[in-house]
Amino acid sequence: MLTAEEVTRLQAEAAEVRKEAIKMATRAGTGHLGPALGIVDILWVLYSRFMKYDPKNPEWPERDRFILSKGHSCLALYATLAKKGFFEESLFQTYCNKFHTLLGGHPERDLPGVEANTGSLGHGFNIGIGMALAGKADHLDYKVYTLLGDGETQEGTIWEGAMAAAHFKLDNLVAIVDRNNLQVSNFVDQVMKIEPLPEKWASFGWGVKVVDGHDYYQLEEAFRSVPFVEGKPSVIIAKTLKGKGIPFAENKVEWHHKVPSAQEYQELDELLGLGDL
Ligand SMILES: Cc1ncc(C[n+]2csc(CCOP(=O)(O)OP(=O)(O)O)c2C)c(N)n1
Ligand SMILES: [Mg+2]
Repeated sequence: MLTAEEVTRLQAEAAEVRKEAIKMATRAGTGHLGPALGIVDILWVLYSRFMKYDPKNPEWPERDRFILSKGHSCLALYATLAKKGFFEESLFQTYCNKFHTLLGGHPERDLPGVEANTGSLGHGFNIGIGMALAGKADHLDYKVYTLLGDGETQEGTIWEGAMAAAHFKLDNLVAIVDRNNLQVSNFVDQVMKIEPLPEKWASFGWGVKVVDGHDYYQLEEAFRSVPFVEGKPSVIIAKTLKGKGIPFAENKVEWHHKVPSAQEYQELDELLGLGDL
């Protein structure tokens, strides 16, 4: 059980993760900031409370795996991995600063803690299914977590994978859908409706929970009760706010791929205490 003190501490730490994401994007002048800010709470609860890993031995065979299927949100992953000790925070300075940086615009496996190259939507989820299947075959007791976008679930590959994961009874697999109602250029419902989402996953043979993706108690309860149904993969549909933490970016289509101007940065500095870039 999470105590109120622990929640306060986790939230303060997550605020630092958000700050680093904002600073990296502003410094580089590029980045999918809105998509990253919306998933920080999910990542922070997962890496702080549930995942089993050794940052000094990132290839440890029994580690839990996390795959950011919506790879464009990598600013949140980079900041989280560094804060958890996978690499030095000094690397933040290199985000998108040259072709061969370890911190590119989408995650790549050269960076400690990144399990799969992602960015092409619809694939990370399926790589995770393969890893979960391998865990069963190798009798290794690890879990695979994979985070996908709600727009990403419009990809046909997601539903082929969902079918396969249920068929292979992958109860070591946890998908999290970032249900922010937005995709690249519009609201998801305007582009192509995906509801009823919980019923769809359930009918594909998954255990389903719907949570507020910024509520630490709800996230804790959901992750703690995996697998939701014995012998089935689990999906958490997490309702989130794209751009969470930047008041003028929250739930705004244009903040899909956008960074603060000099004036906006100053405004955010006063609000959040960002400090120098
Ligand atoms: C296969 C593929 N098609 C298109 C894109 C371009 N693209 C990047 S982000 C994005 C929007 C995805 O929406 P969603 O999954 O809801 O993620 P969010 O923007 O909410 O984080 C798209 C279409 C891509 N990366 N991969
Ligand atoms: Mg979305």
